[in-house]
Amino acid sequence: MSEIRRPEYGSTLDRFLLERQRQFPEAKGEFTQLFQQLALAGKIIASRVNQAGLAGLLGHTGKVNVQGETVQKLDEFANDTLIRAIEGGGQVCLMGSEENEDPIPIPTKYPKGRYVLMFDPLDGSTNIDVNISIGTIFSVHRRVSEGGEPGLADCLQPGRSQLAAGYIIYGSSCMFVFTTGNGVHGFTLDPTVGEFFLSHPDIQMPERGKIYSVNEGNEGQWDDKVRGWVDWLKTPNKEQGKPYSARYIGTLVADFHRTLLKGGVFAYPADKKNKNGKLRLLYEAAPMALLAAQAGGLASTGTQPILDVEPTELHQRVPLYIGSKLDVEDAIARVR
Ligand code: FDP
Repeated sequence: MSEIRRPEYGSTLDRFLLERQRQFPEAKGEFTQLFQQLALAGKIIASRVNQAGLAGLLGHTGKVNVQGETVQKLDEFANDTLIRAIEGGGQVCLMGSEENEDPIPIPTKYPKGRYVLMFDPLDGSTNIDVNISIGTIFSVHRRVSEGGEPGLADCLQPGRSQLAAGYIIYGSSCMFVFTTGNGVHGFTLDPTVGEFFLSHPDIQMPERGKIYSVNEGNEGQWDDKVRGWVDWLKTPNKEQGKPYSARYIGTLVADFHRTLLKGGVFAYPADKKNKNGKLRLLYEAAPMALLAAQAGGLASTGTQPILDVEPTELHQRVPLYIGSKLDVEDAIARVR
């Protein structure tokens, strides 16, 4: 009879956060508490995602969001769950969600903290009803406005000033992956215990991968340079490890998670239909760019590092090339 291996459990998320907090004697624990609330929201969303087909949570609400997209029931549930989990904690003074047109204030009955939280509550909406990985993306900034009520300027900060960023992926397992500027760490949820355990410490993206990830259905809308770059990736060349394999899930969190662990390049280029690409700077591109940078990878619009893009609008879109350092450098050289 084969031996049954006992699971190996790393540090819990709580212990990991507390150990980090101890390294900063001046820390008041606000960051730790904010992450605990994010993890709680993630567990609640994960449990609903798992039961979605049974709990009447599949399908759309009949509403259209600020992006002009159909709001799915789980989008709405995830958005409400995050807002409720965070607003009363006292760590955050303002939030921005991909689902809300304007910044979300903290109700006056709660204290306000010094952080600003931006999030995409449920990325990959079109995959919700077909049992494919979806996720929550977030980033944390420090408030920059002084005195009075926080406002739009606190949300419109470039990726370089993010203090933390991460995502929770609801996939074959649920993982919480984040950086606070000190490497990228991944925690896997054991649903029987209800805890996230450190499973992927200090993730490093391979310098070069073998996979390209792009919606090739848009090829007819691309310019010649983008088409030329993708053709080049597919042209056999043994020394250059080509042709690359194609993988495209259509959920940024899932496509990025694979790229983070296995390397390669994910792109959502600008095209004739989407002049600035499709993905949102503040809720999608910038948080993933910080994770990529912390894991040794790169993220670019094709002409500028994503982390340097100065936001001018809450729901601004940007072209995105992200992944292994050498693969993104190749992309920039060919699409620029
Ligand atoms: P979705 O529309 O399903 O919410 O920005 C949202 C996003 O998914 C990303 O998660 C994903 O990478 C991209 O859009 C997929 O877009 P296409 O369907 O145009 O390929």
